[in-house]
Amino acid sequence: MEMKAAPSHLGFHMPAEWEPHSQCWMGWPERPDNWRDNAKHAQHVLSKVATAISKFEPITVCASAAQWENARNQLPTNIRVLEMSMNDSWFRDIGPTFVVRKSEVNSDNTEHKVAGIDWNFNSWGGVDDGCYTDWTLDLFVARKILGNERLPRFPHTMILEGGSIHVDGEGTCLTTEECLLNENRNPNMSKEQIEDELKAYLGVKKVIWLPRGLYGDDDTNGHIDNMCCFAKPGVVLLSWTDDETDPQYERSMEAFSVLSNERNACGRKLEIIKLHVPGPLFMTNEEAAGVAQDGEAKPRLPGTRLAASYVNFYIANGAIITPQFGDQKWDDEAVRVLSRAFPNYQVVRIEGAREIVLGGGNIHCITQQHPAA
Ligand code: KQY
Repeated sequence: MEMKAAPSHLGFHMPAEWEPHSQCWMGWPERPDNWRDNAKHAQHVLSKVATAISKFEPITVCASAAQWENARNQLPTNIRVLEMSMNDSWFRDIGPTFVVRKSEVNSDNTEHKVAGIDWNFNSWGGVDDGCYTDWTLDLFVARKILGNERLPRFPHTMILEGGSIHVDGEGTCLTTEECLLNENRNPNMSKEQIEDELKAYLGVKKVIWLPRGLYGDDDTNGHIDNMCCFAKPGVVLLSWTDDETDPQYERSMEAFSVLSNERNACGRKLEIIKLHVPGPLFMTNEEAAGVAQDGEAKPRLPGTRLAASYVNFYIANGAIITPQFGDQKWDDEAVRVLSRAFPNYQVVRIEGAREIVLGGGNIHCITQQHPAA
């Protein structure tokens, strides 16, 4: 069902990620020009992520026709595997942004309590600046998921990826200027116009803009989901480094200063929890050599700083699914910080998350929560 009005006009809003989920959606990585060694390592780690999440909530993994059998064989039987075409597997960005509402009597005369926003998508920057040049299959993923679930769909012409926004469920959205105001997304829209659309579609009252995302997050032009997220209303986790020689330092300090002077939509002053980045980590010669560089995707070069951050975790029902990079000091510190920030959750370590970061994102980027009604 295609909806004409904006979600908030029909009483919908995007819930916080910690609100209950009915399931989680993921895509199966495949393309050899983004995932090294024909995606075999990425598939292995994605299976670990999906298996971990499946202990806390139902999960559906979508795989292409060519990969369905492989995905089915690698994933436990409690995970549903659906056939779906896609250009790549970043369901945070190509899946729907789900919205919910409470009211029993709805102004549109339907009883739907869950719906989805189908944003426009241009491969994180279009033909000249994006990650690959053909994203025609990605454009249908949100619509297919919503159709499959018989949920109303709110299409939008604005280019926006789910990894570029976080909400606190109290009317606040967190995002970055580096991404949303990038001329490779919506060059004809002003900051005010973009903010108005976020308010109308996400049902938020206030947008907090950080200037930039994580250093090295060039694939997404600084998605918020690698830089900063809410742990609860009024509390944020911020990617951090104490190393003044690291280019990340300036970005973290700049964000810290913005957040220190902000309040959320309900007037709460923000508590900022620092979450130190790993490494720095760089792509090795062997890793770059494993990527088919003759495809239509952006080349992967040895020595590139990886956009690795512990902020890119997924909040499942009762668990924090956390990337681990083989950097023992900062891996352990991240688990300690997250365990304190989420005292009622089990923090689950996913070793080998480096394989996802080699493709340009992490656990949050490959997952999409489907809220419970
Ligand atoms: O950060 C994300 N939400 C997605 C990363 C996409 C990278 C594409 N190569």
